[in-house]
Amino acid sequence: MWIGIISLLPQMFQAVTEYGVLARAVRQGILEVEHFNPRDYAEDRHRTVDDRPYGGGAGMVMMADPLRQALDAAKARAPQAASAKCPVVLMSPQGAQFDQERALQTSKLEGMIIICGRYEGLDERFVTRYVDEECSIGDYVVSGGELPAMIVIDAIARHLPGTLGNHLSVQDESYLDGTLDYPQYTRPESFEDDQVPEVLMSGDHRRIGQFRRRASLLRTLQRRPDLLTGRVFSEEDRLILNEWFALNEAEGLE
Ligand code: 58G
Repeated sequence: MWIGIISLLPQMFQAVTEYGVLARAVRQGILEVEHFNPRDYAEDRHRTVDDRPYGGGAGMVMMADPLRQALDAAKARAPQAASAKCPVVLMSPQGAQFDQERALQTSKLEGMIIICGRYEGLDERFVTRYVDEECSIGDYVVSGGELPAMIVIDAIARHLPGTLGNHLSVQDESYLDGTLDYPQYTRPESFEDDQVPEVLMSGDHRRIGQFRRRASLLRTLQRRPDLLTGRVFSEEDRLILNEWFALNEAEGLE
């Protein structure tokens, strides 16, 4: 997958392209990240990319023209898929919230262009003309779109075939099914008098599977009940939840 980045601070992306599993994906050609700096397209001798907001107020606004020229350069480098053009995505707290489902869907695209704003934002005329969608990683503001873009790139790249060992992509399905991960343990068997649950040492893969499913479901119920509302449960899940509700003298699930 090809990802074009429009950013005034492209060096920040070394954090994702030069470390860990994503660095390996880049080396293997599974992921390609290419930078387009609006500063390189500024026309004046000071290479100005921002200016004061019309109407007054604090801070500066990124000018439309350097952004448009950087975007044109990115579009010229994007993969020319016959099927679909690369979406132009702006990282913004005003966007639709990014999630695991979106990460999986986006990983199937040939490419995308991500715009990272700085200062107080972008000239709205550039946004309305050239941005296909605004994307947020959560309800908080950070100083630039770069860190949010790196979160999005990492979450997407994990789904590209070859980025992770296949075993991990299977485990990911359990998050996509809308429940939280079960707890993990490794050596030693006893840590500060705390033993690894006996069932995990039993070698009984059916019981281990049940233990993990139960832990996932009950964790989700306790920590993120919002993930369970309005969903249809399997027979096995219903048994686990009904038993838990019976033990807690609450009403059972339908
Ligand atoms: C309009 C207004 C466009 C994303 C402001 C761009 C970006 C949080 C997130 C901006 C961000 C998030 C200015 C600094 C947005 C820029 C950027 N903060 N929650 N900060 O995904």
